[in-house]
Amino acid sequence: MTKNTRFPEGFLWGGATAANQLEGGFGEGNKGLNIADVLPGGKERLKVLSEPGFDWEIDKNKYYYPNHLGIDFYHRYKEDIALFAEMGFKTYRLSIAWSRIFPNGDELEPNEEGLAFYDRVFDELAKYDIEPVVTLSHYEMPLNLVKNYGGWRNRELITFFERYVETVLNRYKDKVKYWLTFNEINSGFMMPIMGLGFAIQKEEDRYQPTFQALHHQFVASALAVNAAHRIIPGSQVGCMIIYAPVYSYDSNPENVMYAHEESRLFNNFCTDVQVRGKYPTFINRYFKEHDINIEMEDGDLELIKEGTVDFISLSYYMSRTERKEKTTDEIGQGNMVGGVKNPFLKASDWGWEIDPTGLRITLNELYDRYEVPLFVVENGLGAYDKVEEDGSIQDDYRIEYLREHINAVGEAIEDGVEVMGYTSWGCIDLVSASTGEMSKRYGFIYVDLDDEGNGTLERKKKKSFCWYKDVIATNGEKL
Ligand code: BGP
Repeated sequence: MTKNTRFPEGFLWGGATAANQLEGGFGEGNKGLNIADVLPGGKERLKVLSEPGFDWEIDKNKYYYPNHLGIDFYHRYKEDIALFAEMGFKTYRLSIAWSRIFPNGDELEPNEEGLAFYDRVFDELAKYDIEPVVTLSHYEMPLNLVKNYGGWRNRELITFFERYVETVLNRYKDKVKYWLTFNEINSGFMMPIMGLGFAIQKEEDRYQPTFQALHHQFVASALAVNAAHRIIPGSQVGCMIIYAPVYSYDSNPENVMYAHEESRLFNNFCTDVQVRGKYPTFINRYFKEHDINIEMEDGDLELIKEGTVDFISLSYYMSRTERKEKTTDEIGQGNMVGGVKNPFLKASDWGWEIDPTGLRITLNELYDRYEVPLFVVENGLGAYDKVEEDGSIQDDYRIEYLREHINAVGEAIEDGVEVMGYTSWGCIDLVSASTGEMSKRYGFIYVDLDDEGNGTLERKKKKSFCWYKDVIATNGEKL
């Protein structure tokens, strides 16, 4: 057992999911088509996410079962929430599918069937005293806004998003207190398709449209924060970032400076705007060097200043190791977030480097810079699981990963960092965002479904289920 950690009373233990990766219910309840509905699975998904030129058409010859079926939470939410309750969850992070509420995104009136679905989900959570944490936009927006408006590059999206946000805030004002604006807002740098709703057509298009789209999201996020505080007094709104601390490969000052610059851009740029309420000065040089000129309207900067978030939520999966000059061999050898291989770290089956100390570093870096509460809303190990003959799933590797990462959160708390909670990613197996497949599993709960869509959808408790239950029951003392 690792050293006791001192998690505060009321610490929000739980799990996290996203609508597009677990609900299914494709085409049900008047849901509109969204981004995730047209992304292919498997190797093709990675290609679409990383290479320019995606055209957003549903190709009828391709197999889109993963996102269309999800794990059928749309019909099985009661059973799933009962299992979360059995583990003792204090909180459950989920997202609302924008395309269930405004199927095309630009309607004036919301879709009642979509609203009613989330009422049922929140009521079910309330039965067990599980506090919902709701992401407003998690890699899913109505496809119409992508195809006919060009995604977040278009300023009109601010109005559509505001309407959607005000609708759900008013509807769920007695049921939801914690809200997150855009999932992993800084992932737009790596994959604008999911977060920003547009596909780069040529590599050189990456700069101006990305930062213009982010500006629109900053304004939309500030409007959402203000609306939440007005409509739901006492509510708390967080930004959501993917954080990967950047290490210099060695002590060469050139590499140290490079790692620092990369970290500032990737980890801090969006957070600086959303938490401090202003564009950081370091970005001016970057904008100049990449010929980026953001179009703003009068009042945007004031709004950004007023609508700062109450806390920072983050996902943490890996660190990143950087060297300014990389050999051709090294390029692409690092993590999903880039960089070069770190000789001190092992990696998951998908090459994501496992670094629990990196989480302690992350929490310290964020708290030192912003001094607002932090909420770890995603962390976990994607792994292949095997069902044994007796039906059990012995996922000791997952337990070990989570134990070390939760311990790192405890260490950070002892360092003086204010952490509100921890929700492990994919608490129930779901469709992977980067591969569109089921076989990359994160859950405490196994779902009988394979990459081709075969399976009974039956839920089974893995070994980690009982382990996590104990962690929560002892408020993190028994790891
Ligand atoms: C984050 C996303 C999630 C989730 C997770 C794991 O970036 O917010 O949606 O899927 O990563 O990634 P993957 O499913 O690709 O393993």
